Amino acid sequence: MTRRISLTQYLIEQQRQHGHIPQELRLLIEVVARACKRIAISVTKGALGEVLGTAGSENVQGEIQKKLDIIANEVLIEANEWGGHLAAMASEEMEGIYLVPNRFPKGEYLLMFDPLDGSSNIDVNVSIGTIFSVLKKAEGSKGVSEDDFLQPGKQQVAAGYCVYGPQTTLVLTFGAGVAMFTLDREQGSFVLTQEGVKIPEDTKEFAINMSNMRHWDAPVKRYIDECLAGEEGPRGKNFNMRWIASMVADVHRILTRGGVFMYPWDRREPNKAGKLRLMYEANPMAFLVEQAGGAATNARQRIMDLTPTQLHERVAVVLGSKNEVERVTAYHLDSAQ
Ligand code: P6P
Repeated sequence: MTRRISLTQYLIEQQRQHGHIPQELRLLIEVVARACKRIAISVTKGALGEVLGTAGSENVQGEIQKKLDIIANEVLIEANEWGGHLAAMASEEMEGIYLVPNRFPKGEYLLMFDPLDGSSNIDVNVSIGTIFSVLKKAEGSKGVSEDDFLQPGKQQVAAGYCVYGPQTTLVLTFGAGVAMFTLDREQGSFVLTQEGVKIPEDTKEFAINMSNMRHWDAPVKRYIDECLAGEEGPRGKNFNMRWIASMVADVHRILTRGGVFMYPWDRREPNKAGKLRLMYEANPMAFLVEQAGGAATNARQRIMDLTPTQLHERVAVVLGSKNEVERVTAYHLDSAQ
């Protein structure tokens, strides 16, 4: 049974024992966690809080913004701008980076987030979540610009998400394993409920939006066809399928019981590498999945090795149980020969 200690106690113990969580980073993550608690309150209110429906605007991705997308973004900006831990922030909901106002002290960290991922599920009461990633500004970098953010995912110093579902659960990594904290609403704090999270290397469960099948390239189609062929097919086992259309919820299931999640490149947008965003969706999820013993690629390369060229860069994503991710990569390499 995992010790039921608070997020703060866990972070301070990790800081003391391993030294890999500097004080400033610990304080930053505690601020992000408090912001997630605030977002959870708005999400849980739903229609009672007049927060459902669209905001009548589009974000930089050209997607219709939900009221809660904007609320969550504002909560994260307001919670993090005054603390002195950050040089700047970046969000799926904002075109450019957000510089910490001059009236506040500045720090060395860069925070990126998708404030409310899966927002198409908000109005139908299906799990959604906040995804965040932390980088350190390059030593000696004067000021801060978008270029400071364009670091490969392997440079992340922390990453996590908060899933707003039947439980509100915060999942974190600082590069030494993955821990999960469940929100105890009576005391209003996150309590450690799992540490040393491990993803099984094999699975019988895949997650992909099957309606896009006719748009996939051959190696993805081969992989899914073999899963669908079941025990009579080349895989010799039956597979189950899940697709929540909320990356946080799908990844949480994979961290909890294994599986493979795929949002591959497809022909609908041939000039885009994929639908999901590298900096604040794929990279933080890849960090968590790798720290839990899984793998995360763009179907060919390790996601965390990719060097971004722009803040809102998109990427194909294949992540989860290591042996399945490696099989998808092998099929892509086969087809390239
Ligand atoms: P589709 C949500 O909009 C999101 O960015 C991810 O959370 C999710 O995995 C994906 O898009 C769902 O995409 O095309 O199935 O609606």
